[in-house]
Amino acid sequence: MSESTESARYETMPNDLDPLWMPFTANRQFKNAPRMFVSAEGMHYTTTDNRKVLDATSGLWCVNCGHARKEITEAVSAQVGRLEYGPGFQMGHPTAFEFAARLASLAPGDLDHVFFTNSGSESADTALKIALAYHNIGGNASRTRLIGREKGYHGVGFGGIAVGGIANNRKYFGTAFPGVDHLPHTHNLEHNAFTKGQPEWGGHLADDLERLVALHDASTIAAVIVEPMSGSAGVILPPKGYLKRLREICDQHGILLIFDEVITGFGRLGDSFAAERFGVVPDIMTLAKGLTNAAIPMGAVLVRKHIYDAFMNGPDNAIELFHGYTYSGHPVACAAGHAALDIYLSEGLFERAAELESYWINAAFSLRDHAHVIDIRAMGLVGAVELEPLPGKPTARAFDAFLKCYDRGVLIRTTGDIIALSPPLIVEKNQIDQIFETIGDVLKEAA
Ligand code: PXG
Repeated sequence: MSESTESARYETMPNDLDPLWMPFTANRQFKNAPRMFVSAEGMHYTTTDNRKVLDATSGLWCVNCGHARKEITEAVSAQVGRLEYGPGFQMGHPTAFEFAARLASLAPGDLDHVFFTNSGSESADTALKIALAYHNIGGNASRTRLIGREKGYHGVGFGGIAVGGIANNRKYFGTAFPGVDHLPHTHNLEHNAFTKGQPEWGGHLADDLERLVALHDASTIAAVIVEPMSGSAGVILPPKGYLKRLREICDQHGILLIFDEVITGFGRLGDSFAAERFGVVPDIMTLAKGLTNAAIPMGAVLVRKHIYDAFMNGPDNAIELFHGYTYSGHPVACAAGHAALDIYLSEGLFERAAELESYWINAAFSLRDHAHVIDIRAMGLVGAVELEPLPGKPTARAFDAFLKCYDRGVLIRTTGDIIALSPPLIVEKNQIDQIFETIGDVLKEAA
């Protein structure tokens, strides 16, 4: 293939869009009016029609240090040239051990053992399996129940959708996994609309776990899994005291607490992890997305020392956990992870998110008086603008805003009638202004 044909393959609109079944996309609508990126750098994408689009969503909440970072590109290509793959079962390679050690030292408390996966969904399923196996090997095999939360998102594996709490993600797929229950969500506009940061109201909703313990008995419950901040459901921040209370109830009843930090990990809330921002250490933490700045797919599950140690029993030649993926700890993903972590730390990007927080929140709240805005929520470098749905047409108003913002050069994300924003942590103040001015202009025109 000539060089020009090779580059044309990547830069022009393909002739046939039909064969690709796109994920979480209205395929027919998209294919009638496609939106495509061909390259990206820093805060911007470039489209097939050669327009620059400001990325207000870090891709899908994952490109936390900005696009096409040279250091990551170089680390990845060097690793592909050195050891592009090595088996992770009964064999190892140094970079995975080194990356695990760095993550363990970054994580709070004694979350100091790392199991690698390839995505957030795999991380969620892995965490749930570790929780079940932990109780089993500890002589508590009756602890099989898993507790999630309404509006929760833990990916699309069967475990993740079972504990997840978004109806569309569950309703087509049968009962998925028996013995699951859910805490109530904490989204409440009557009490919490237009709160800057964590809401005052709602901490007591954690007490619902006591109700589930009374109903099922603690001896049947393995773990509770929550996102410290619900991302996919539209940036629902934890009410003050809520996570601490969950931690207390779990401790009291021997239930493991899992934080799904796939979105909140790596600086989104102005700290390395939400666990640190909120001062609550879970027993198990799931990661993905920003772990490698999304340059190479990768996920991870961090567990506390007592969990790992519980497995390290029996004869030395026994495999302690019958679980793993062909690509667990993939060397190229680890190389991307090392390089992303180098950038986060050397550029102080988590601190940068904390420093920009008040500017970000105030910019978001500039939309407060716009028509149809019924709530604004923001913290760290994440935020949401919730719109009143068009009568009889849920999601239409926000999706229209998404299309109009895209036409004006800003990529936002919508879920239901909520606009969710999570820019790369390198965002500049004038770009924050551009994001909210564009949304404001679009809302002024909205039906
Ligand atoms: N847990 C959480 C908390 C997530 O947000 C996953 C698990 C699953 O990760 P993978 O890598 O399997 O997709 C996620 C993913 C959105 C959006 O805009 C959110 C996610 C993915 C794509 C879009 O709401 N979250």
